Amino acid sequence: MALLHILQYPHPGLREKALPITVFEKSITQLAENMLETMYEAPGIGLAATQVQVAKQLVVIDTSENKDSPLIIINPKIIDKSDVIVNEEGCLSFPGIYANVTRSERLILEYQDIKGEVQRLEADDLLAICIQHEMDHLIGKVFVDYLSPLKRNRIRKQLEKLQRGKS
Ligand code: K1U
Ligand code: ZN
Repeated sequence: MALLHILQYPHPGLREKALPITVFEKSITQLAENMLETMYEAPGIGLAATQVQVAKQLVVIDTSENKDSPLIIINPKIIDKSDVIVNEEGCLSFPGIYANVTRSERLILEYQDIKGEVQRLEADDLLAICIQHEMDHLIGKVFVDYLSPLKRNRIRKQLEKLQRGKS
């Protein structure tokens, strides 16, 4: 297994639109395993393939307390969603940045597992929020896109300052 590099905003790779996976070959399993390792190491509760510069519809998630319930979600589609809640979100592509985002509290998801078999999942609370956040990454959308231009600009400046401090 290997740790992957997570793109940092505003890298243009974060705006790429991911394509569906049609062949469930060994390289996809390897990508999923490397993404899980990268997510646990970060640490995070989710990671989308576009964040590691792979434009494929694959996300990994683990919202469990013991970090022992990995989910590999391929070609996800939300088939039903409930009313919305506001929750504070973070993102591994925006280190140190947190913002309130409005999302559905519950959803029903259809996706393919690592073998290509179609699965259905009912999710609520943090899992539902994380699924929506990761699916946004697959269409090139990031959580600050939900904020006002003023707040987005403030975040961009904060990140630039942090990145200048690193170099
Ligand atoms: O997509 C990502 O960058 C991962 C992101 C997922 C997410 C977090 C919160 C709300 C919605 C989606 C993260 O994992 S940020 C890090 C984080 O939330 C966390 C890290 C350690 C322990 C618990 C949470
Ligand atoms: Zn994110």
